[in-house]
Amino acid sequence: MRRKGEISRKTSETEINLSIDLDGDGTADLATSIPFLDHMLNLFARHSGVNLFIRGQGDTHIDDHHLAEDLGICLGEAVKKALGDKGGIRRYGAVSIPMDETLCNVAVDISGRPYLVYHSSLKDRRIGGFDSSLLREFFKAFTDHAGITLHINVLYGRNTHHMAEAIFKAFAHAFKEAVTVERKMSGVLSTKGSLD
Ligand SMILES: [Mn+2]
Repeated sequence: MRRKGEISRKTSETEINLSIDLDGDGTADLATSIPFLDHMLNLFARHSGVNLFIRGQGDTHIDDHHLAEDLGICLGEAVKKALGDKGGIRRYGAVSIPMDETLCNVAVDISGRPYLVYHSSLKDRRIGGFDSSLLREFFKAFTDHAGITLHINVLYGRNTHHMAEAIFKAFAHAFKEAVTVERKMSGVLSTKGSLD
């Protein structure tokens, strides 16, 4: 059974339609109306092997805050739906990914408990038209709604675009590892018997 999740969410600030297939081939069809996030989420889909479809719009005439946060909420909700009872998943994923002069470590625990640790001193506040401080808001909203523990540590780096790419690529590979189904394991990897 392919693990899919779909979310349609409309508020006075944003409107988002998002679907994810955890057992895809890394295909993405993205129009979040935040071009830099399209680029980052395209990297996430490609490197994690999920299929991702997003249509998003919002009050970006103010700034990208509401839309970036709500995209995190919707990705989190869709991942939680797609994971279902989390049967047989590896639960943990941890990688160290270089991007030229940058090195980023990401560790994931699909614990059912939301928690974000985010250590990344991005040099520039702006990456093109995007406010780089919103990456933390995106991941906070994602972890809160996916029920996932996520540690992002950019150890060092110089170029802010490289650092953002390293974060999303490392997140993708750690996520891919954590959602991989171990055929020989029944139930969930928890002595509690559940990951909710
Ligand atoms: Mn790039």
